[in-house]
Amino acid sequence: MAAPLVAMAAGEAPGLGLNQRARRRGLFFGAAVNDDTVTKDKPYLDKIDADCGIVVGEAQFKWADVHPEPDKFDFARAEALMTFAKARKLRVRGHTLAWHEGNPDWLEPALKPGTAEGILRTHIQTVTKHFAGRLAHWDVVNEVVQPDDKQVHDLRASLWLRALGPAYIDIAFQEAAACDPGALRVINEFGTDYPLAWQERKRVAFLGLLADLRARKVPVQAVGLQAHLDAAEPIDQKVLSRFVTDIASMGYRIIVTELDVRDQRLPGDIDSRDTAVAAHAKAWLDPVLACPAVLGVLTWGLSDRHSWLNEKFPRDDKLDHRALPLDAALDRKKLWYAIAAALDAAPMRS
Ligand code: 9MR
Repeated sequence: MAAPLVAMAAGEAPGLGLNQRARRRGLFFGAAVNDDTVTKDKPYLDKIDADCGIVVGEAQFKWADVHPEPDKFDFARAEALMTFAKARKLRVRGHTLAWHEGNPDWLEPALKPGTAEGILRTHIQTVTKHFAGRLAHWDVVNEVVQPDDKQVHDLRASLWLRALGPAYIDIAFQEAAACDPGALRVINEFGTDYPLAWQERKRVAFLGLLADLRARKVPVQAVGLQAHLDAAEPIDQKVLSRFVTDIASMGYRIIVTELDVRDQRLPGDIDSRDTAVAAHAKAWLDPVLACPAVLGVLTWGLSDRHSWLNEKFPRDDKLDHRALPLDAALDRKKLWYAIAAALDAAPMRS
């Protein structure tokens, strides 16, 4: 058995949760919660309460959920999350207002010249006004950069780029700023974690986009780094350090928005998988949390009971991923202790 990653300090309450640890450094910790969990899994919700200061809807704020038909909005699932969060005094992040996935079938065919801009504006106005004053952050746009798509400014070849060109990003941030000025406006991105050639291209393109948005005063306030990590991929901490420093130097805040660690390239043995997953997350978090612009960390789910990875990246041996801080029985894993250690090691925020 490997040594625990966090030594318990003398007199420290053993029950201190991850958000309580984060708060000691001026940070926050939270997790994504899906609709099934909110309605059906009370023990899981108690663990969310114990470890989190903030939650994000895994699907509840996406277009497919809140805007199922052209003239119909449905906030029932998002409101169920809001009700839970209010009862437990948790803050909530909204995710997301423009993305190439999570959309209702009607949307893409409806985006025609002359209609697309109005559809985007009406959606963002309606949704952000509905929740105005109640959300801590909005992931205004999600996953907009993809140099390998070979589009203008290295943007992703999405339905929004096809319909409106790069201006959709400006429109989304301007509407969010006008309708819910108090929610921190985030541009959320994945695939910027490793020294892989395609990720280096993506980091360069993303930094270029962030500089351009700043120069044109588009009201973006923070960058979301999803951090869907892969335990078998080598990490270069210098690359990560430089990346977050470059983002911070433009005046943006940073949030780690969707941390998890997939392990389908590791052998099945649970103890060694848990050790590798924990060490990997710590190696990624240490240089990132050293950057004072980072506000906090959320994982994409809290327990291995609920992870998108099992469907998307199934292991050959059919075992579940060990991607999240708690195991399926809701007990703390080495990853929990690694996140706690990374939070403890972060410099104090002023
Ligand atoms: O985990 C989410 C999964 O349950 C949904 O089916 C999917 C489509 O809505 O979105 C997943 O969450 C994604 C997030 O919204 C954006 N970053 C990548 C996440 C994993 O695909």
